[in-house]
Amino acid sequence: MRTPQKETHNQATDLQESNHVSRRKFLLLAATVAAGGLTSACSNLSNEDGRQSSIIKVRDGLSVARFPEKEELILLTDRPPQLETPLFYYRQDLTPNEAFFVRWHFSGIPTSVDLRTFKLTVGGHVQKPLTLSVDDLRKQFEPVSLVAVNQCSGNSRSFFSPQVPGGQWGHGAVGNARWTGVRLKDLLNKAGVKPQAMQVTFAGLDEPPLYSMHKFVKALEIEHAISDELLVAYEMNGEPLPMLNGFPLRLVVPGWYATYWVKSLSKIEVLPSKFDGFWMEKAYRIPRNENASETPENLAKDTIPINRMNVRSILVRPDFTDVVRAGKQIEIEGIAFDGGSGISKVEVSVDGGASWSVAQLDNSDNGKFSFKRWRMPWTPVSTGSYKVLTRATSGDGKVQGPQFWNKSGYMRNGIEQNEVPVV
Ligand SMILES: Nc1nc2c(c(=O)[nH]1)N[C@H]1C(S)=C(S)[C@@H](COP(=O)(O)O)O[C@H]1N2
Ligand SMILES: [Mo]
Repeated sequence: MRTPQKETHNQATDLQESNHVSRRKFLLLAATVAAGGLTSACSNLSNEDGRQSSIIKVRDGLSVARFPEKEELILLTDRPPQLETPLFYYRQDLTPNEAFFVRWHFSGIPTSVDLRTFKLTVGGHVQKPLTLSVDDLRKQFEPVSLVAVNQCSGNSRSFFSPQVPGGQWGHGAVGNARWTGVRLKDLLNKAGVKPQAMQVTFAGLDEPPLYSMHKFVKALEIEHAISDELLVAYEMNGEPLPMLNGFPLRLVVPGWYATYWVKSLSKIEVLPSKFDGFWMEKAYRIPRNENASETPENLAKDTIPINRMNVRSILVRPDFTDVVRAGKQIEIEGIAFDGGSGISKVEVSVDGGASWSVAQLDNSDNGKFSFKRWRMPWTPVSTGSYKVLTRATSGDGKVQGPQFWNKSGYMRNGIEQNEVPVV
């Protein structure tokens, strides 16, 4: 079972009051954006004394918090904000911006971005470095939209056994959104990538709180960076990105884990060599051979940067709030996704894996990088505890599970045993 992390707050009343102020500011901001377009919008996440505020309470044994522009989300930590999406939001194809999970590494996140002064630079090993405002991006480049899943490498980490350190996420560090922006390729072409370019790095406005910590910078191979589907997005589900999800720009790397989806993106740099920064060389690495599962006593020595997502499904319903009755039909439902080959099949077992039935995949087609929702009618014959299992197969024939253990708790895609009580 997952053990919720609890943050203690001795300033609860204080926080509630200051949140009130910042909520109001946000509503004002939303009005400004709607009325005046984006050119002069200024987004602000903090209250007068610079604190990121939240109302914190406990519900169903988990702490929930409400941050600016967000619904009540499950709270892992508040500085930096790490907020998890409750599973019931996955009963929709697109995860609402207000409910989309949040994860930052440092408390020094941007709390205010003024679009009159904000610039994205594209430089390094290029012919003609670029300095672009969000307005320039909107006007000078072809807009492109795409639906894609953004999933934290550590989603579902809390279910690993033996347990591993790191954010103790349930299954809600994932979301599916329609991203709109410009092709990264178009930016790089305009800047003119010089021959022998090898990698491209991406950095945002967030800063580490100590000089001894490494700025969050990620790198991709040049071939990947100039592929068609990568975007520098300025919209999420048809609206400017929420501050906490990377306003005003974020990198979208369809099919790849969210660690590459750099938020509040302000600097793109082309390198003629391999980037050797901390967040590529030390963090976010996985065993090169995931089949030779590592153990706590025998950690993998040969590692590579985490990359494409593996195939998985998540049971969304019934959840612990649903009452399931013997003899009464319900729909078991959930989501499935992979790293971009699409979902070809989802199977469900209600008897602990002894037998499997094929679930119905939804017709809606949001492309291969999207959630695929699925459902299966079920009438439990008698009362008792049922073990409900779900197993997805991807377009390229990969099947969910078995779980491989790794010391960072990444890429969880084992077949989960969900206990469903029937009364
Ligand atoms: N600038 C910046 N971008 C970032 C991060 C960060 O700490 N700083 N965290 C990454 C990680 S690990 C995740 S899981 C996703 C989370 O995206 P979200 O907060 O929009 O859900 O952002 C990614 N992009
Ligand atoms: Mo992440």
